[in-house]
Amino acid sequence: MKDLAATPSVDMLIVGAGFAGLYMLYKARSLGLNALVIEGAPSVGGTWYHNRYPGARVDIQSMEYSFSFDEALQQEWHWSERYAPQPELLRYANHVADRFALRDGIRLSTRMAGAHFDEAAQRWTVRAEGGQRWSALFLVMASGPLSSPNLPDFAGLKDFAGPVHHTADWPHEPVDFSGQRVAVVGTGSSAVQAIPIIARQARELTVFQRTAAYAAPAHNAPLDPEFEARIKADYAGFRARNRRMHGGFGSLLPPNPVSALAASAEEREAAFEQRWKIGGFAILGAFNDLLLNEQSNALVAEFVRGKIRSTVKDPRTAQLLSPTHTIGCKRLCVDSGYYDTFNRPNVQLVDISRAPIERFTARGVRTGGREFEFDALVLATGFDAMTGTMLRLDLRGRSGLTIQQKWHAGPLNYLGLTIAGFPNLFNIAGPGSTSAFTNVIVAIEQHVDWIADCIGHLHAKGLSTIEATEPAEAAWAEHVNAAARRTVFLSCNSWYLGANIPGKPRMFMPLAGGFPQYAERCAQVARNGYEGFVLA
Ligand code: N01
Repeated sequence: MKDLAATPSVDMLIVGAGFAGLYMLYKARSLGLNALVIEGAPSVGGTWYHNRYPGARVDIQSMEYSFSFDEALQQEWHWSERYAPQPELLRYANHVADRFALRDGIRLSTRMAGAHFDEAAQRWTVRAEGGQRWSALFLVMASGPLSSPNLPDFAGLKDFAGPVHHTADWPHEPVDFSGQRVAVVGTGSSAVQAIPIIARQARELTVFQRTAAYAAPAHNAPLDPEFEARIKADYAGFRARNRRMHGGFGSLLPPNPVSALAASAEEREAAFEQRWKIGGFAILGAFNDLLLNEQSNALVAEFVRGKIRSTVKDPRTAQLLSPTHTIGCKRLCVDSGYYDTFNRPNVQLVDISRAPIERFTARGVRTGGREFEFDALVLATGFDAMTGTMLRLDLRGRSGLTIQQKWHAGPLNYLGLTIAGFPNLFNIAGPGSTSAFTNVIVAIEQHVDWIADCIGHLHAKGLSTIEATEPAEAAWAEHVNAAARRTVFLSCNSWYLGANIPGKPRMFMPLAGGFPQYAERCAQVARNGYEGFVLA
């Protein structure tokens, strides 16, 4: 048996040094806690460290997708583009780590293997893959909702002789596709950003598409200095207005408070057109029911299909690129020249919706009775989202209950933050919270602040543990389901539902109820003495 006395002890162990882990460490230190971050990668930055495929950039405007907790930080940082590219986001994460002197609290290249709740000590024993152990009073999972790449079990993948790159695990050395024949599998947000750039570099590009994607133009550009100055003149006010928005962003362009069904065809077209010119997610706010009502949704979906038809010259390719599912049901992609890329003579689209990939071979892939040859393969096949990272861990709560047992039918939790049977464990921006539907930095700040207030409350009361009750958890699951049923989000196979991973329980994981309502609910629970929890 290991000598527990020799196990270093911390007040809080934080898993992950992305934006959530960095802010949690900063906040824990401001409470006077002895906190430690462990991070599997050799760098801070989380998602912006790993997702460095060509064209990777944020799909929320840079002036909104950044921390608000420190006025000096938000005043001094300058974004170069409307939508920041991945290298700049990674520099920002590093800047935050340096500016707030966080590095000495972060162990890089230290991947969590598991954690067991020790009921006698009322503490977590956390283990890293390298064998290091820590005893922690609080365990905070800041490991991200999209951090476990989905590598489908393709037959023969190992036989392929060329390099294989996953967009979510991109090499850190430059990848040069010049003169090569490249294949991309997948057409979600990552592929939509990568394909136009790869197409310009490669000799030939073949895109294997299972489901066509809706993409709205980013209209990315250098950041307008006047706009930046206007926002910085009242950054705190801008942040506060954004926190009152459904997704925690977009206060400069609120949704039109009218149903698409109440507008005439001309009014609709004009509203869609105006929002399309603005770009990004603006189009989904052209009317107030586009994500709530399938009829309204069909109108905007057809508008986007019209844009695809008018962009893509070959009618058969245009048709293949035209999605038929409800728009927004999978996250809308934000692109820079995606559809137009299919007008290039060196790009071909292969439909694998009816005839899936049969197998990879040394030289390429076989599908639909045809063989395609290429030199390099890009898998843009997404993530085992929201639960994948937690379920890979040996995580055991009270009475040895494993997270795999607890979540066998899908992720159960209370407020998205805590799990019955797993005392003093907090999960940031995971299932059961608005994470995926929110500007995630806004979601992270709200979660971290809530956790810090909660620990402050425990200290003030001379208590040391907080644990969700099972009835509160069951009611929360129903709340998350009910919010999803009021939307169009249940109408297609998305990662929100776990539908992209064979065998994964089908359960709608993020909370679609709106960030302000969710944040108020969390605050109300705290005001009411942490109702739904047992404090001891
Ligand atoms: O992953 P995805 P992603 N055979 O799951 C296909 C965020 N993000 O990395 O739709 C063949 O969306 C799959 O097909 P289908 C954002 O939240 C943001 O692109 O399942 N194909 C799909 O086309 C986003 O939603 C940005 O039928 C297979 C693709 O692979 C989330 O991350 C940029 C397959 C996966 O698309 C995930 O995006 C990037 C198989 N076996 C990501 N398995 C920004 O813009 C999967 N596919 C900030």
